[in-house]
Amino acid sequence: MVKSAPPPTTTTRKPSKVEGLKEDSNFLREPVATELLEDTTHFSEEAVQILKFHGSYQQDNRDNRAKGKEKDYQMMLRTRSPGGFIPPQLYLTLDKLADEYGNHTLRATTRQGFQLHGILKKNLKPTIAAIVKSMGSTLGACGDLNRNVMAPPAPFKNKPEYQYAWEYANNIADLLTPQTGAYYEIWLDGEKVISGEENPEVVAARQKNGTGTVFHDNEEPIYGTHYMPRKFKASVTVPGDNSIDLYTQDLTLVVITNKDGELQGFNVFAGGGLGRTHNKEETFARAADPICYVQKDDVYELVKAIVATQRDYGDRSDRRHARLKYLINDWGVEKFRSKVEEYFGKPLVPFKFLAKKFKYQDFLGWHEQGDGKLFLGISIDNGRVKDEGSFQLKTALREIVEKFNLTMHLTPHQNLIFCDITPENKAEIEAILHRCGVVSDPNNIDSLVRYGMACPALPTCGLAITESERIIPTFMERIRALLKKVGLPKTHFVIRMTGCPNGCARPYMAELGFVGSFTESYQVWLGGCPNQTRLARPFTERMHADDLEKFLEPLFVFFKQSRKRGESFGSFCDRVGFDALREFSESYQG
Ligand code: SRM
Ligand code: SF4
Repeated sequence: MVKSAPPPTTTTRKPSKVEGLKEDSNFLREPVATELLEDTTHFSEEAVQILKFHGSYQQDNRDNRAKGKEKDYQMMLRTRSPGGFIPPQLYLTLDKLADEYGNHTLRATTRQGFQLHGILKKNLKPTIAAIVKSMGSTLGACGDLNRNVMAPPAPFKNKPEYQYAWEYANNIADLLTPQTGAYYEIWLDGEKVISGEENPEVVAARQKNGTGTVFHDNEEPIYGTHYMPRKFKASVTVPGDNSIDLYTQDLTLVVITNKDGELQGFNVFAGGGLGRTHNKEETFARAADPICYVQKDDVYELVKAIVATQRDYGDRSDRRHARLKYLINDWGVEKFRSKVEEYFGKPLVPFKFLAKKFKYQDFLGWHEQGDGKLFLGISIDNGRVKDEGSFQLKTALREIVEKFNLTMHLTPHQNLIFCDITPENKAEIEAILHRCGVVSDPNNIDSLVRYGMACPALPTCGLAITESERIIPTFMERIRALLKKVGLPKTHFVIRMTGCPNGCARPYMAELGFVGSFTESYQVWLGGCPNQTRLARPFTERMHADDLEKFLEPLFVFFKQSRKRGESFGSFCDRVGFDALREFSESYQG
């Protein structure tokens, strides 16, 4: 097998250690294949890096850490589910695996996948094999390659643009799926399970090389031996629908149709990303820029051109500076466009004007699907599917899928949608949910909770500085109580929390963002908007959890006194400015 030439980097500095591991891995095989056969509780640091490409992270239960004791090692597995598509047999398998090998919960993620937590190393192989045999995959859910491709989760059958978004999310995901045989060799003893026919256009696009986008005679035609410098995140949406948080993605395609609903092409955004590190100004959250318009026949070449630009010029020496957002930021959009043009082989066409403003939508509750059937969006608190006391969400979902064989779409807000529901089954589904204590009417959920999100953080995430998923329910209750106290009982806004600055629950787009910065303390971000079209800004570096009310009360009172009609909390903070907010807070008497 011919290796691709080492990719050029933007700097002459030494490539990072992970670049060497990728090069030596024989296309993601080693050291994972060898270490999997060893009777150990965990993988080496080198294997852990390669394991990510297979969709798994090595973690340990941080609640169980004790001096002098080996860590309580366990694996997290993440599905690759373009557009959040989870067929019924896959759901039932995941539900069973969570009980058999995992921690009895599933977690719907902010990129429309499911995670299993708590899997022991010795059970990793049967778990992945079971997922693949149920039409699922974990290949490429983590690692330096294209991650799960997002799309609006609503299954509208009478809105062709939604169907196109789905189709192309799948096709882009297939185009950029790693081609190495490593995955099937390691987890399925070489048996390649065919989970669906690939679109022939996608197969052809993967091989086509006019302009240097593809390495011929390489096991990975698009990625080459070194894969991407860092993770790469893509989404496809329709005009007006920002359910996928388009400004946070490395690459977004927006479907453009003509007045008859026929697909013409796509508007292209690039260069969004949120991960940052505290006290390192050179790392930052960045909103994506409009780049160009592309006709539908050229879309795969354009995607390949953008991927090749990042592949060949992204920073491979400093992983904190390796995402596409830094390349675009360092070069400027014009230089980026001209480099993409070189790979694309022809001039880029200007971005098309979009009249519809992007809006955030969560699609919760019952809706007409447009073909006589219904869909139902169910809120999952912070994505955690579990049974706890009289709240039996896991049981309810399993019963519904078993009984009605329904397909699920996970949403970008850690919720799920059941699709293709025959109207006659509505009452029975409602009865199951009711019996299991699950609310199906979104109006019965506190709107702070409905629109809020938190990342997993402790105890599974090795990077967490503070609690997030486990503490956000009490934060929400306290904030609701405070809003009532200041006379804003019904007000709601978008609250997002993460246990560290990596931004997994996209807090930098929220109206009120909490980002773990020190033990029990959070950096607070303000000024985002309800539709997630504007980046928030850091207002304070450390707010101790105990000081939540003291910190927020003046801001809420100022908001109540001085907001414009219909103005949201985030937009108010953005309009009056942080100096005014600080001045008011300092002089506030309570
Ligand atoms: Fe994330 C790393 C969880 C979406 C930015 N993320 C992690 C790890 C794997 C921690 C680690 O590296 O050891 C977390 C595992 C925690 C656990 O216990 O499960 C983790 N990220 C998640 C999920 C599960 C959060 C959730 O609440 O759902 C999301 C899984 C999505 C999926 O299905 O693929 C998740 N992560 C995101 C997002 C949001 C998005 O993609 O829309 C972001 C911000 C957007 C972005 O990438 O810029 C995000 N995660 C990161 C980063 C920072 C990347 C950077 O550019 O600096 C890391 C750390 C890293 O890569 O070094 C990270
Ligand atoms: Fe872990 Fe930080 Fe991501 Fe939360 S934001 S899951 S703490 S990496």
